[in-house]
Amino acid sequence: MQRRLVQSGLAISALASSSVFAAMSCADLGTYLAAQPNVLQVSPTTALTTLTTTGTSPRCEANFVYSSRGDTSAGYAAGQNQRIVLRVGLPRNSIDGGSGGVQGAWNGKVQNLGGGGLVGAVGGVTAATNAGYVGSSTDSGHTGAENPNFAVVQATHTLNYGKLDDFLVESLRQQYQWALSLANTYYSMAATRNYWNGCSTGGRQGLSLALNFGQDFDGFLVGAPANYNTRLQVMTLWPWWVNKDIAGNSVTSAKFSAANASAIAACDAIDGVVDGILGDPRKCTFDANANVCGQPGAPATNCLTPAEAKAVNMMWDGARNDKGTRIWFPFERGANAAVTSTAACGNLGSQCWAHRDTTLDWHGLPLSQFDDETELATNIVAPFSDIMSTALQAAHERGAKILMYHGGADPLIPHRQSIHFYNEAMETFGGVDNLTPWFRFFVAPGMGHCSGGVGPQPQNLFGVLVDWVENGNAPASILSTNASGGVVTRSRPLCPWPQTAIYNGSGDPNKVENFHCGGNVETKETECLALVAKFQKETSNAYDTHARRNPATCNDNSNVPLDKLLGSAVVAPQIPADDLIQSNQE
Ligand SMILES: [Ca+2]
Repeated sequence: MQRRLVQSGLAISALASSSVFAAMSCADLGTYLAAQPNVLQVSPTTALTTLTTTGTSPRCEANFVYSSRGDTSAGYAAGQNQRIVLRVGLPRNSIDGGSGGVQGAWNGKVQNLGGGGLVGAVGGVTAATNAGYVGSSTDSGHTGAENPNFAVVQATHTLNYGKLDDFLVESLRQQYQWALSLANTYYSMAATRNYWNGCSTGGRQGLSLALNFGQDFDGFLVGAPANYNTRLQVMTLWPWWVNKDIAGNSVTSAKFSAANASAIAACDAIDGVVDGILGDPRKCTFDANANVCGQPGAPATNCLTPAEAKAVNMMWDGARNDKGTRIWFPFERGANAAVTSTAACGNLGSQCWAHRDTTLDWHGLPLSQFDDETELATNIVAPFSDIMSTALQAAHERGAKILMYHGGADPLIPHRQSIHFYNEAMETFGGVDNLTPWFRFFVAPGMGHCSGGVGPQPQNLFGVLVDWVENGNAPASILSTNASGGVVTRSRPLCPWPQTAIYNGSGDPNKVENFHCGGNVETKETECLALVAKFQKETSNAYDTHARRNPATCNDNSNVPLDKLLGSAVVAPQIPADDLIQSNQE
């Protein structure tokens, strides 16, 4: 769920009325903006609109502040006003000299772009405008200098609900509504399509929009979403915390990297192809004790002490509470996650937010307190910041398509989160066959965070989404490639979950045509890995059992087969309505 303490501002008056106007110049759009309520200049010297006619990115660009509320009554600090910076880039209309599109240089469509981390600055929009789209971006309601403390009112030790709501929901609503509205005003023509394109925080933003305003979109490209934000940020502390308390901070990045390389080497062949990539890293159980100095096969440099090996195994295993129950998903073997930290507030402010104290330093806390810290954060912050729900009916009923992707070696956001979200959506909508017509998920093995890493990189993801939305071409697979010097050295299909790329058994394993999508990567073991502590009760040994997994079927002595374990979720919708509602609220 995503609770909102702050009521939304007024609807944008221009949305309904602008279509009666004729198209206007970029300069006149600035005059129009100046007359709109709640609109301010970013600075006295920053024009509301700027027309660029030369260079590689000609466009009309609007930069402005939206501010409709403030002060403690609206959840902000005393005297503080809402301040959402918005940027909307518009390919030149015919009045301003644009041509080649449906009106001027415009293709008639809007592409809203996501941010990263805690955001804090508007992003460039020329990638969208150069492709003919109206492009939009927001700073999410605060500056970079305010990161990560914008979410805390230090004077009263409360969360800054106004700034949090702007960050999590309201800035996004203003972003896409202003993009649609200004397009309508500038071209005197309504947009024919409205898209989201974001990764990481931008992926979380996409899911937030799909849940809250899904009826206003045609398609969402959602990369490596940070939707379970609180557990994610706290979990990111786990490797650091373990390193500190188990190994005296002696696991260097180089040692951890060497251990990950050993794990990849040991598990490479599980997917049928020895290529330096783990097709499904969840199936790798490599033990870091094999890298203890002196062990046969241990690396000559960057081998581990026994304490370091214990720490590395705990990092790969993931955060557990004092009772041994897994709290959240770990970074995979092969993902070189960070193992040292200097951020006193935690990751992206996680612990300062939870304690509502910007002076907190988590480094002195013992590992035995990890579960308490997670529980505090999920109780205090997660109700506002975390997207747990898969109630995507509004997007589905609109006919929108969701294309989600995640790198299998992501070192910042574990891809098991997205597997978890997609499997939960399967349950909500009664099985994978009800989901794939409009919501598909692709794991990119060996890829890092949003891009990068040794694995082949997904190609033309936004184009694949657009083709799906506009031409009905649902992606049966997505091309991914590695290249060197502009020459493709390896190509592979990415496959819709829970399928995987299967080598045909002959031909060059570096060529996509020698693979096919098929099978089901989910096994009883991977399903049981997804069993985690109950949300907001991370210190107890209760499991989150509203989903498909029954703890009793996951113990070592159980011989319950996978189909029994999965129950009805993949096969057929047999979920009682009461359970469904409950799962959507959690
Ligand atoms: Ca492999």
